Amino acid sequence: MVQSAPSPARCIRRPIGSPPEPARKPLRNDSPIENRRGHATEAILFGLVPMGDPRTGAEALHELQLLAETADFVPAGCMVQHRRHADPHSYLGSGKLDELVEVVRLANSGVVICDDSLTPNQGKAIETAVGVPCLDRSELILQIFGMHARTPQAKMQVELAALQYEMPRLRRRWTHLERQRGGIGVRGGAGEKQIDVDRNLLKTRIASIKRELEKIEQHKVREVQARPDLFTIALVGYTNAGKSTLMNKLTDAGVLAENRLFSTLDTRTRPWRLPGGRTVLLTDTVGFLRKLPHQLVASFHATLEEALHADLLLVLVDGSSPEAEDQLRTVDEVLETLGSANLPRITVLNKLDQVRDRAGLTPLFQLDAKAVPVSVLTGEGMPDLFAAIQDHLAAVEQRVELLLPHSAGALQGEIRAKATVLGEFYTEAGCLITIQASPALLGRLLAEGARMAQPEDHPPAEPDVTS
Ligand SMILES: Nc1nc2c(ncn2[C@@H]2O[C@H](COP(=O)(O)OP(=O)(O)OP(=O)(O)O)[C@@H](O)[C@H]2O)c(=O)[nH]1
Ligand SMILES: [Mg+2]
Repeated sequence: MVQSAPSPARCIRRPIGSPPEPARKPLRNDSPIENRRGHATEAILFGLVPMGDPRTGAEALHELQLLAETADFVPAGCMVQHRRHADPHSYLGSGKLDELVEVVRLANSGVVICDDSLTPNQGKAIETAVGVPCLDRSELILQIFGMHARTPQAKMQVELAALQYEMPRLRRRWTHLERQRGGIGVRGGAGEKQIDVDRNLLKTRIASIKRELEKIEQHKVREVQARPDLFTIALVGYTNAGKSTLMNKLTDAGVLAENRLFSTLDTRTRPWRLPGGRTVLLTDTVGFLRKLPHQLVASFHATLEEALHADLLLVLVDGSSPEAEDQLRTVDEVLETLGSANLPRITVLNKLDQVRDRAGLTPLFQLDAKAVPVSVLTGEGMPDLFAAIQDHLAAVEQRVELLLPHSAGALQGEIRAKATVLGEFYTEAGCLITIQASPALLGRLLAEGARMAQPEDHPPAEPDVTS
């Protein structure tokens, strides 16, 4: 008898009886899960939580639920086991695995989804027990990336990550096929030969995609290096934090911003005119996630190239999420992996309009005392964000007075667009202009005819008539 087979209605926030949300997109034919009933496949979610963790299963697996829904599954129930480490053979302990078998049978679900990455052996043990396909967290994320990839580069990056993930799991796939066909085992059978053929095919394809991506990456590096000397700001952060919404609000990028995970897979850069008239470049990037498959982080390196070279990171987090602290830590870990942990940053606590008790933000301020709370949606806090960016510019850029001789007057337009103008004064020799600018821009202005102002460039002071 199944002890505590969790009622799906209790476990998952959307009750099982309620009509599923309209599928955002039908399951693709190449989806690893067969869509047998002609509608989105019902899934049982399962995972481990540490001993003594007070969260309910639904709370602990909430993010997995969002991922499953984003991939067009209908979460029909969930199950967690309190234990410190996964069972090396079957992930869940044997008693809990029996429970999962019973839950799957009762719910008649078509797939089980695990909150962690499974080893090939664990995946195989679970599938054998439950009799339906088992997806792990990495496969689910790869599937979502596959659904959302639009550009050739993003498609190649997802394919590369998926192939690399697939490589050690070939044997599992083939044992399944042999069993279905009534084969006599893998060793020495047709499957064994086919595994070798497949492995070689995968290796060839992986090598060819890597070469293509390498070319794109080199091209991107050149493109970034050739950028005009504009200050660059990259929006990074947890998926669904509001990066693209902010990008759209500040520029006319028109990027897709939706309430689902991994809406953005392609980096996009647009000029943004700061209040005051100065232009910087703003880059929107792919979102991060807890336990992101490392193959994906590696293959999205080219996409993140622009963020890696930014002058400033705006690290967005959904301040209204109960997981905000964990999400901020995850972002730090991914930035560390990418080698961008030391870039200057401003932490932005978004979705302030959804924060009922602002005292709840205290732990986030403990992680970064200078974090700026905003609501991109309502505009609250945005002036503080602009001020924080201006303060940062003032701290890192040089403040100088230049003399622009009449012959270099054409530089004025560029200075107004790319630097902050603090004052100007016209003399017979030209324009004395006090600016705050990046060292790169200053270097170029000096090379193109501007020069540092000298005391003698200033007109003699008017005699003091009051004395
Ligand atoms: N309530 C509220 N919702 C917001 C705010 N900012 C963004 N959102 C919503 O949050 C959802 C996700 O926004 P996106 O801009 O797509 O988030 P993202 O960080 O680009 O997400 P990925 O591209 O998936 O990494 C959308 O439904 C937005 O409308 C805000 O200030 N308040
Ligand atoms: Mg986005």
